[in-house]
Amino acid sequence: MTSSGFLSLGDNYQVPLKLFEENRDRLRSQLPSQSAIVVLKGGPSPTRFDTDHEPIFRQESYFWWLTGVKEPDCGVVLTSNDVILFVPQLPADYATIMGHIRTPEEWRDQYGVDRVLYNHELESTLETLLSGAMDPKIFTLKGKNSDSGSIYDLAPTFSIPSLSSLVDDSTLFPIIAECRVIKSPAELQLLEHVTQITSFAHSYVMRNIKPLMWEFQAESLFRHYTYYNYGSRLQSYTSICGCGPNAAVLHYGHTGEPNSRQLGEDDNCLFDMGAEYQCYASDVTCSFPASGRFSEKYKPIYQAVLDAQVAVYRMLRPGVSWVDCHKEAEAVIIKALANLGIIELWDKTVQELIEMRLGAVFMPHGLGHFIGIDTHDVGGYLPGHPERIMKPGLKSLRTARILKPNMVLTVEPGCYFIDHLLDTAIQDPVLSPHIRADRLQQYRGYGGVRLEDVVWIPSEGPCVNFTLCPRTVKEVEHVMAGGKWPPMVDDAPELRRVNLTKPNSPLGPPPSN
Ligand SMILES: [Mn+2]
Repeated sequence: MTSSGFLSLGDNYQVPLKLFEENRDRLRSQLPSQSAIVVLKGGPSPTRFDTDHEPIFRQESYFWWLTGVKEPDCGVVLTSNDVILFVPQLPADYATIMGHIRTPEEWRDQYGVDRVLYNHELESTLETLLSGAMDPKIFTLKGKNSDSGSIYDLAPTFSIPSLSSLVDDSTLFPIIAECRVIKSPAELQLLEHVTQITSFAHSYVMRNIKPLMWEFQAESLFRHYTYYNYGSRLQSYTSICGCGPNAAVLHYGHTGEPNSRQLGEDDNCLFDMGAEYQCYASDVTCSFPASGRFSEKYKPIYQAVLDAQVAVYRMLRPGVSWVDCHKEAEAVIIKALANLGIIELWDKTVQELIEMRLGAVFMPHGLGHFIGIDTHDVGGYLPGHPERIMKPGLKSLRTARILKPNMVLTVEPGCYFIDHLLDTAIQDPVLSPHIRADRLQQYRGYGGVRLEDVVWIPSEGPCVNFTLCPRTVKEVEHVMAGGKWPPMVDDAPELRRVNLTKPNSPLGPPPSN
């Protein structure tokens, strides 16, 4: 088989292998030593517990960023001018079960690398490459993921002492993580695509959902739409399809609560779902009434969250602090809750209430996060950048960084009525005077609202919103009544959906099924 120069499934979006070549060049340009060699292992093939069942393998993200190689049990060596892929040498009977065993030449052509060798040839190859080098070093990856707290643990170990003595496992991690924070033009295009298909799937779900359906059926519609139409075999994360009180459970939809409620007539929905395509993620949340008509009680909460998004979009540009964006979203929500009589300012300003962390009672999560190959993409708290702020709400921020050109982040303000947070705040001598427990009562058990978009920070000008979902009350009611989407006219340019009326997906207009 020869390479087409692209990765795709069916006749869907073609991801150029050049994307990975550019990533390798970007990494090389940041390495401190020209003679250093980078060695990375890909993910191992998984099986379910003690059985031989093989769940679908999804490549480890750093390895994917560098290679675009989708198979398990591989490795890569990157020198200043070569990339060598290491693959497993498979027994002949593997072909019976798994099909054709590729030759090294076929691997090379498929992935556009310089050479392909077998895994057992790694050490001898490194010895050859490093002999006579001026400043021989082997960079391997080791570091802590700031979202999970888990340590990356795929680094290769070497049996030959002359190799293990050359290993430097501290230099590479912050460099490659920072490379992943800043997206290349090819990555931006792919992230825009995967967010567009995610948006169209959300509007498809909105058009087809109705009371008495089940939450998991919304998940099923979304997965069908993105897989059937756009080749998205995997999702970026487990779908959160919460209705009624479940909309206040931030990561609802897990195995214990598998999107299992039947939609009530008066329920509001909070659907947080994102497609993955060629290991690049999207992450979008829509909130709307199951009935398709906004109630007078729901509308102001929804509008507050939408206004918070718009306020953040006005701020977003290079040089702005993400923490300040988070606080701006809180300010909008606090003001709206004050208008509803749920929050009392008394002698305090909104700014003072923010510093008292009142906003975290209603929005206990961070404003958003980097997104790329991982939904919660890496690089949020690298050395040399602002540290995590250990205060309610702010401690949940997945980054506190100053924005740079070509970052891609989610903007996901929310407003929730979570009993245990409300009860704690009402007991808190500092916060309780500012919360009207009596007026809050009507919203208990009411769930919550979150709106989440994927947004690009260009070097010049305002941010660009890749998400093309119905967002205004009018748009949502229009689509839920069966109306056309995307629209001919953009009624809300403040949402910065610059490609709304001309989705630049190479795949044409979104299908209706
Ligand atoms: Mn998110």
